[in-house]
Amino acid sequence: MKPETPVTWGHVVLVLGTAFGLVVGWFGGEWLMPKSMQGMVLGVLGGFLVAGVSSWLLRRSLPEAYSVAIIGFPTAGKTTLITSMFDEVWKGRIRRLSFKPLGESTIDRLNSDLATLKSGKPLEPTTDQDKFAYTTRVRVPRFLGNRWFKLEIGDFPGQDSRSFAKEFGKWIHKTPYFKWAVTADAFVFVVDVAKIPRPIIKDGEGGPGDEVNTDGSNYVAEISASLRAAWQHLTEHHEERGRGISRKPVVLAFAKADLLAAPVTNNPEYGSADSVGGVAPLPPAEELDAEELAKGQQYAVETFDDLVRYLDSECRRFRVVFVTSCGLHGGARVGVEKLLSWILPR
Ligand SMILES: Nc1nc2c(ncn2[C@@H]2O[C@H](COP(=O)(O)OP(=O)(O)O)[C@@H](O)[C@H]2O)c(=O)[nH]1
Ligand SMILES: [Mg+2]
Repeated sequence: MKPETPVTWGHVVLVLGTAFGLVVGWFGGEWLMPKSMQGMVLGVLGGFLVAGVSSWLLRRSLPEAYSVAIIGFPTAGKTTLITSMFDEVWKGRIRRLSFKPLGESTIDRLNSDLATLKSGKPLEPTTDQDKFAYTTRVRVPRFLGNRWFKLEIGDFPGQDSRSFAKEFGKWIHKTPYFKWAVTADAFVFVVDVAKIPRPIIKDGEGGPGDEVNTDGSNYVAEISASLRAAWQHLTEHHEERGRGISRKPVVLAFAKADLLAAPVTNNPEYGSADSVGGVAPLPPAEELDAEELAKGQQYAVETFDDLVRYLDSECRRFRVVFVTSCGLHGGARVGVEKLLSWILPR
């Protein structure tokens, strides 16, 4: 696919303006403005010309194809998150972006998954053996015009099971998905906040002594070790090929962040710890309590302190993002725009 650098009104104005400036500068043009002003005008127009040419060069240097690997345990919320990204863009909540899906499989899956989510049912677990990549054309805004490129978002496949979770770190680099992911331009590691141990709040009382999910601390240790191992395998593959990975954008995405803003009960109805091995309906979309969310986020980052520090020290472009497919802030899903702005080329 040839890079598209469409001629916009901005370019036309730039060329005409610069031509005008040159004519004024060349022929004196005292009949247009006093000589003292001509230098200033030429300077400004020269500045515009430099800005325009560099913007054009930058736009040309954007990759024409770009891929993002989503990596995480089964039921972490990956497929729902990817579907929500499209939904946010299509609902016009991320105005600067445009997504145009490519290919029958992407179009069919997205539309059927969106209909499922709208009906309040959970998505079927992703059963593709190798990988499923959502392919779409993306428009990103640039100075003086937009730029389109082809984006692939790889959805990590796999059926849910505890043994899978335990073997994840050892196993991931042997999968066909990993072979694809290793060439990706950006990486999103997804952590399920439903499985983080949190203090129980009963009848309005809460105590840090008690914890909700008995295997929650195992989950923190398991996923931290597994994601660290996955990152190390990715790094190793890059180094073997003499390529750098440290400059690629990496996100540690805490999915289902809506649960952090809600009090924890022993038997949460939605997205519970028991969802290892099962699926629960997505809670209805509603505005989140910002204060509760901030507290929950701090708790989650502290709980995953080791992993956060490790990835932060390894990757030059690392961010922690809290995302949810149903929790809203100002009418938009929390974290989705932030996630996209970090992983897509700017
Ligand atoms: N509370 C809550 N539950 C979610 C969210 N996203 C997904 N879930 C639930 O988590 C389960 C697994 O989601 P899915 O996207 O299929 O996970 P995947 O296996 O990582 O692709 C489903 O039961 C969803 O209803 C979310 O943002 N909030
Ligand atoms: Mg899935």
